[in-house]
Amino acid sequence: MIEKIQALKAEISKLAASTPEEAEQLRIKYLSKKGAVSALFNDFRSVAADQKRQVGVLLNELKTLATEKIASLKESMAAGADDALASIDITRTAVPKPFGTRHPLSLVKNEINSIFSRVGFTVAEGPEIEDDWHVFSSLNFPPDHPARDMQDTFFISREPSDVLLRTHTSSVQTRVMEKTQPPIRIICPGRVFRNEAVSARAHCFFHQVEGLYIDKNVSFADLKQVLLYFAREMFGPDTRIRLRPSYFPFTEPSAEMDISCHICGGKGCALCKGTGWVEILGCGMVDPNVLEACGIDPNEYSGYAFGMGVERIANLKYRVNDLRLFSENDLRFLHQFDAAH
Ligand code: 2U9
Repeated sequence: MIEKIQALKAEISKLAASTPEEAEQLRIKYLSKKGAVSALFNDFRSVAADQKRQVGVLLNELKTLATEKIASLKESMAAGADDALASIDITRTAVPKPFGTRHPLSLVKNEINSIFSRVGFTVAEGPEIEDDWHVFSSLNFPPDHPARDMQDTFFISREPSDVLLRTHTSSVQTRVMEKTQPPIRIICPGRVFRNEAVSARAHCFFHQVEGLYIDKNVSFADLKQVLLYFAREMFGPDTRIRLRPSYFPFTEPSAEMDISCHICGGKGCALCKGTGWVEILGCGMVDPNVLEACGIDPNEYSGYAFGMGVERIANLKYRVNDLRLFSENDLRFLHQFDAAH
C-alpha cells in the first residue's frame, strides 16, 4: 500500500496537460469517485491497524498533491487563454459580412403589390394545398371539363382525390368571397403548381399575382383603366395596352392583355418577335356562376379579375430567358438584382 502511494505521488507530480480538456481528464482520472486516488482511499479499510496512522497521513498528502497539481494545471491553461486573447485586438473593426440580395421574384411581387395598393387593393393570402372546390368547381370548371386539362396538377393522395396543390391563386379569391360580402378589392400573390415537364419556358411551380374587384356597377371600363395604370407604373409612362378576346372558365367576357414592347417602343424587335406587342396578363369580368357559387348575388354585384405570372413579368423586366434560373439559387444570378440592398 505504501509503495502504491509513493508510486502514485511520483506519477502525479510529473503530470502535464496542454488543453483545459486534458486537465479535466486528469482530474477525472485521479480525483473523481472512481479515480486512482479515491481507489486507494477505499483500500484503506483493509490496512493493518498498526499501519493505519502512517498510511492515513500518506493518503491525505497524496490527495492534497493531486488536488493542487491539477488546480495549477487548470490555472495555467486559463492564463494561456488570457495570453491568446491579449494578442487579438478586439477593438478592430470586424470584417463585414456581405448582405444577401432580395430575390428577383420578390422584387417584382413587391412592386406589383405596391402598385395595386396605391389604388385601394389589399393583399390576401391562402393555402398552397387546396381542395377541388376552391381550385376548380367554384370557378366554373365542371368535373371532366377539358379546361381542367390545361391546369393538370398534383394530387396529394391517390386519385380520385379532393386534396391537391393549387394551380392558381384564384382559390384565395374564392375563399375571401365565401367569407366577405362586397366591396372586395384584393390582390393574391403566391406560388402555384402545375404538372408540367420542367424546361426553360415551363416549370412545375411558378408565382402569380391575381386581382379581384367586386362591387355594384363594376364595368369592363374600370378593368381597362386599372390595367392601363398598372402597365404604366410597371413598364413606364409611355406604355400602351391592347386587349385581345380570350377564354377562361371563370370570366366572361375574357381577354388577354398585351403591352407595347418596352424594348423597341413598338417598332418591332427580337423580344416582341417583330410585332411591337408583348403579352403580360389575362383578365375578364367575373362569370356570374362564380359569384353565385361563392355566395354573392350576381344580380346585385359584378366584378373584374385578372391574373399574371410573376416570372413572366420578371423575364420581361430583367430580360431573363430561362425560368429555371429563378429556383436554382445560383448566387451569380441572384446577385445581379437589388443592387441597392
Ligand atoms: C375569381 C374569378 C376570376 C383570375 C384570372 C387570368 C385571367 C389569367 C393567367 C395569367 C398567366 C394565369 O399565371 S398565368 O398562367 N391568368 O389569364 N386569371 S382572369 O380570374 C379570377 C380569379 C378569381 C374568383
